[in-house]
Amino acid sequence: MEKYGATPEMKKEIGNGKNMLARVTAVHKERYEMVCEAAGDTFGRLKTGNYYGKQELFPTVGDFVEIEYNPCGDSRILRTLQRRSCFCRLDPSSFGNWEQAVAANFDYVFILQSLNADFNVRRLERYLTMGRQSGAGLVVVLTKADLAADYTKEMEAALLAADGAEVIAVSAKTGMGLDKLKAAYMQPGKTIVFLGSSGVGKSSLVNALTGKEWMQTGEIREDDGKGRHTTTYRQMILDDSGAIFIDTPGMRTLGVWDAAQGLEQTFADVETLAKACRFGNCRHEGEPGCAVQEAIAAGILPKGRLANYRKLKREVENSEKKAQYCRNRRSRRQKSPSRDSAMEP
Ligand SMILES: Nc1nc2c(ncn2[C@@H]2O[C@H](COP(=O)(O)OP(=O)(O)OP(=O)(O)O)[C@@H](O)[C@H]2O)c(=O)[nH]1
Ligand SMILES: [Mg+2]
Ligand SMILES: [Zn+2]
Repeated sequence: MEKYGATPEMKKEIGNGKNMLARVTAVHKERYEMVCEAAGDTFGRLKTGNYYGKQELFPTVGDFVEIEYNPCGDSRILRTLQRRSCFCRLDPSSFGNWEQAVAANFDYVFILQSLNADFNVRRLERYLTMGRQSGAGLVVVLTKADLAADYTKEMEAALLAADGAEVIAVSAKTGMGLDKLKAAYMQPGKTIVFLGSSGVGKSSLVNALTGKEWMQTGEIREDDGKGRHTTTYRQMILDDSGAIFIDTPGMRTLGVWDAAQGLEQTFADVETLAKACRFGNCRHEGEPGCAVQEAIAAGILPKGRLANYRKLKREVENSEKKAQYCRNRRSRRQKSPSRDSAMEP
């Protein structure tokens, strides 16, 4: 299990000698695919009495769990160990009321944006907000560099949005940038989660970095450069280098959930400017002495960035009360886990 990133502390947590430590590698509706200490790959189901009506968090890909191993059939999942990082979004099937943990216990988040027609810095800011909230290291990966004759503008926009996080341009096709990624992030026992819209090249990058055809890849649509949702469920892979990858399907919607800290970090420039406005309650909508509007006029702060900050802030505020309510409710009663449909909505 060390190979899969388990620590001695986790092993100590498995009190009962009969039980085993396992890590979730894929989720199929109510059935979980896992790797475990003694037996390698195994399937499992939740012990309902421990999860429904209890505080236990429903496992997601990357979670470490305590299981009662069953050599003849599905093992029983008893408990989810505490997460050290988690990428959460608004669960699209919950009408704005619940979160979905996309992946957990990763060391790095690779946020992928393609340098083709689908490049969108506002979407990148959204991912960055949630990535920063996750508690892991952040890397912005600009993919398909071979398709862009000149990507100076995109690189500049990404660097501004990333605010200190590394931005690397790569090509899975020519191999450009791959050595840099390998040297910096592919270390034994370290988990990397790949996130980004459908078609940006997540699975292609996993294949290129591992040198194996682990994942199926699919052509993008010609008219708008968007993907066709080739990857349909989240999956964990152990590479020969010892690094662990989690490939994910492109998500259609990415609602921000409870990410006040991530927002603050991602838009630190806007928040700092706002402190210099003449009025403490400045709405940055034309009030005199507004430092935010001055920065826009001076070309320092892009107008779209302020608009996106406002939009994301509203989403964070809308989810805050619900998040608190969910935390309270969780201690009384758990909702059923959101189903992993074949296609992520
Ligand atoms: N030219 C070029 N094409 C690439 C590169 N990386 C990926 N592609 C192509 O982009 C398309 C989509 O790649 P995928 O790896 O399937 O994309 P994905 O992000 O995994 O998409 P989903 O699984 O749908 O979320 C495929 O046709 C790839 O061949 C690249 O570096 N250069
Ligand atoms: Mg894919
Ligand atoms: Zn202002």
